Amino acid sequence: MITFHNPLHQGHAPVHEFFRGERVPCFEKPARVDYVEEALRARGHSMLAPDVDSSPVLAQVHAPRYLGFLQTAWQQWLALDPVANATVQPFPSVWPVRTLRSDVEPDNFVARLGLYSMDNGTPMAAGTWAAAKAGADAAASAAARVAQGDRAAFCCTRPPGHHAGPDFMGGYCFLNNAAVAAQALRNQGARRVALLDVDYHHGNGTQSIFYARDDVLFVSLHGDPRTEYPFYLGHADEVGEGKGTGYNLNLPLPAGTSAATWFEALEQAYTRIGGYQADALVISLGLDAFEGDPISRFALASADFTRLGERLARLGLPTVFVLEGGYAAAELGTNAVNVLDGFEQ
Ligand code: SP5
Ligand code: ZN
Repeated sequence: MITFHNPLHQGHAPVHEFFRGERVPCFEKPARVDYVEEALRARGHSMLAPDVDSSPVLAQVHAPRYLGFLQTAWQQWLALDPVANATVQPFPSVWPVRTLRSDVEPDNFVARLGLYSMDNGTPMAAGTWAAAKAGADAAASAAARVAQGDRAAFCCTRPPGHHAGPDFMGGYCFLNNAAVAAQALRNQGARRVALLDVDYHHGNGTQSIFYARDDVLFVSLHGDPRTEYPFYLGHADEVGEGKGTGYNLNLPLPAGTSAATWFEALEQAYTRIGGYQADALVISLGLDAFEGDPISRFALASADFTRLGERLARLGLPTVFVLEGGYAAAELGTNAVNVLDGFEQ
């Protein structure tokens, strides 16, 4: 399969995140993608550098003021204290929840960071913007190949994207790569795009970006938000709004769900996508449904990812795969490439 890698992902290397008030090493680390690239090479998949500028598509899926903030966030942080802040990660500490105003951008940097964040679990580093932008370029590049007639392409990137909403970062995500791929396919002639998210965590950002639209169907299999991140979205009663009513399908499953039950839910996703008459498919390919994932609680084995790829191929649609989460780093390469090889069998 044609794959696009992200030549700048190593520049996004924050050191720690918070867990129950303690600093812990970042789960979303550069080694993840190094393992996937190694597995791609070992199994003979071609790896290309991104060759499409995603800027116009980013402007269709994200708010201009959010993109403006993100692009210079690190420089703004450094400007506060060029020496000390070079080795400290910025974290938000205040958020405009309910009754508070989000229409006025505060001058204070940390207040703006809170305005554009859903959590304090999305650390930034010096190279975050460059890495996220190159990843969005890789997603747009993969979409372009599929729009030009390739059966499938894989965007191998980090940071992930599916928690990033129209105007906020969250859940290790800054730019929504899968939304970029779906929008790019629309721009290049696909009338309807189905977007299936198999990451363990609900793709709240992607859902929100397309919630009022009927030209992109969002379907997601994920841990029940009553107990699992992102907690505040991903319930079964979220069906879309306005023109988008009926074009959002959430299939939440309890933590601890077996592979057998997971594949039954996949059949429901499959049936909905089959009835949509899509011209193209985007897969938000999180591998954190894996039994060995350190922060998730589903039980897919490595061989189940091959089965997932086989099943997805039977939809018969031109398909863009976009890497999302998956934190069992050493197994991530095998699991990701199993999906691609299953698809191509
Ligand atoms: C893209 C993606 O998969 N994002 C996931 C974001 C999850 N953020 C919450 C992480 C909570 C980590 N909990 C650590 C539990 C250790 N036992
Ligand atoms: Zn995830």
